[in-house]
Amino acid sequence: MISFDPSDHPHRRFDPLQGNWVLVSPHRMKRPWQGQVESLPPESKPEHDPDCYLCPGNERAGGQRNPPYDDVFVFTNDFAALLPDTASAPPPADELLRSESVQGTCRVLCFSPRHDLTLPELPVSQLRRVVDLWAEQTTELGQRYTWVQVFENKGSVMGASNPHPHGQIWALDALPTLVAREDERQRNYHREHGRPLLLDYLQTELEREERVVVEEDHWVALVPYWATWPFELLLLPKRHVTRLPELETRERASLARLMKRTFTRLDNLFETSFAYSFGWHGAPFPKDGLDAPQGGTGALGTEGGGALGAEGGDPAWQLHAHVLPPLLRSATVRKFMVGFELLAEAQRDLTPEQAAERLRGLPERHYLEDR
Ligand code: H2U
Ligand code: ZN
Repeated sequence: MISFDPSDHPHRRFDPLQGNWVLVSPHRMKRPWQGQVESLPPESKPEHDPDCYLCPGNERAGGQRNPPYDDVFVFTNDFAALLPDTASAPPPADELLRSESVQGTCRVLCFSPRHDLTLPELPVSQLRRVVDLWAEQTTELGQRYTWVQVFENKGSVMGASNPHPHGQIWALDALPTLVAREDERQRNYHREHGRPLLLDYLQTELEREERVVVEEDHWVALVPYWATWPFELLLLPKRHVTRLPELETRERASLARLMKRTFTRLDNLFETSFAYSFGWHGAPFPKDGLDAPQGGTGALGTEGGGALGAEGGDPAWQLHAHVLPPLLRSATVRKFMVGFELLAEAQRDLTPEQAAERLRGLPERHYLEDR
């Protein structure tokens, strides 16, 4: 019997955060590949595009006009998927036809007045402004909503509608499916071990080093052991932090540097602006607002009660960001989650260790700086 080699033999890995398994098939990396490996010529974009609905001073599709902003800029999404005042749904008439009403709001966040720059091309000082904006927005929307989802869809393959550097926030009074799963799993782990799952995980990864891509004084970017997308990343603060607003000044500066270095490496991988969905997960806010007594019986209560501070979230939670990029082999060849993935479970060929090694081998000078 030959001994097990995770860089060669098919195996399954478990994601303790969301409770999924992923099939890893590294031996398939040896199969012939006849697809082209190519980078795309960089799009030439103006600093200000008169037809862009996000550029300063321009009119949006909804008819409103953006102010002549010179920093970050936020507005309520003109086509919001969630609305603050919706009628409550009647109780379900059939147990198989369940629904519930939901209230919420959606905002669009412009990261810079410059139309032509993406996150890794912005100066660290501007990334720092973006971090502050995310934190402020989370504080404000967390007063009213249980879940504040901060995210960015980048690139047309991920459905981004516009190259202007921007992200979104969807805030709602329910815990969305994936978040509810992470919430439950982190609580269960904390109950059993007395420590946050993701801090224990980070400790293990810092000791092993093989999946770490970028390390800063207060932050780490790594390819998670259970990654499903080829170059998926997890961004983790080294300290126990439950939500974005808790980040201290030096941690915010460290995160800005980490984002610059990490996203530059992703762009350099295939010499293309790397498409992804990127978003933050932190402790949900109490259902009745931050002033409500904590430790209740609802999904957001803590065991034993009283463990939630007015500022801090659940001690089981660790703030983190998921970076979910679809590209696999080049600027134009992406991974599709189809077939076995849609019907059975996620699958990957390249191991997370191999992905991390590729990313670690890249320079931190953005490829466009030399064009
Ligand atoms: P995406 O590129 O990630 O799709 O985000 C752009 C958002 O901007 C999208 O949700 C909104 C769209 O509804 N939008 C406006 O609110 N006003 C506009 O004038 C155009 C786009
Ligand atoms: Zn623009």
